[in-house]
Amino acid sequence: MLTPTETVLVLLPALAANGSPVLLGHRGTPIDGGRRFIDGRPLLGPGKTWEGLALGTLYGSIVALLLASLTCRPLILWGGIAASLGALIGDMLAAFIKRRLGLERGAPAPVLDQLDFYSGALLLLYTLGLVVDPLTAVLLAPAVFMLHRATNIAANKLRLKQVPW
Ligand code: CTP
Ligand code: MG
Ligand code: K
Repeated sequence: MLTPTETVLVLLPALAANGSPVLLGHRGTPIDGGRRFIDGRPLLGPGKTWEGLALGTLYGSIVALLLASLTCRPLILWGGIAASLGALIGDMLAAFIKRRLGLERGAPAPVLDQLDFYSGALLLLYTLGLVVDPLTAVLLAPAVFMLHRATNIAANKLRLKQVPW
């Protein structure tokens, strides 16, 4: 089981991975290629792009490398990269769910929008044997939620995002 400190260190790259695709500013090639699901609605929608996935992986990996170098812990590098990928996958899964609910790209889905990437990161870490203590995960959730809200409001003010969530 990861210690609370290790948990924070591997989750910081996931925050970077989740927060960086917005820097593309509505550009990019949709991962779903414009394809639709059997319900006739977009599979993921235009808000999930290959460029976003690449940028998120890159930024997450850079932060993981930085933190691993500072702590001299290879675990932080691999854990951070895994958490970053998990975060991006969780975000795509949430987009899939939002489209099934008939929600357009960018429409608010409270809680899901703020914690999709966090759940994805924790889940991928878990499957790799990097288990986060459930109590630590629950205690960190409000902080992750607030950080997501704050960064999205900032991205909206900077006109990187059309909506503040
Ligand atoms: N983004 C991207 N590729 C990704 C994830 C995000 O290009 N894999 C970009 C998109 O421009 C997206 C923005 O980052 O609009 C903000 O991400 P997010 O809030 O997760 O997407 P939403 O616009 O809310 O779209 P959705 O409703 O599908 O989640
Ligand atoms: Mg969103
Ligand atoms: K999201």
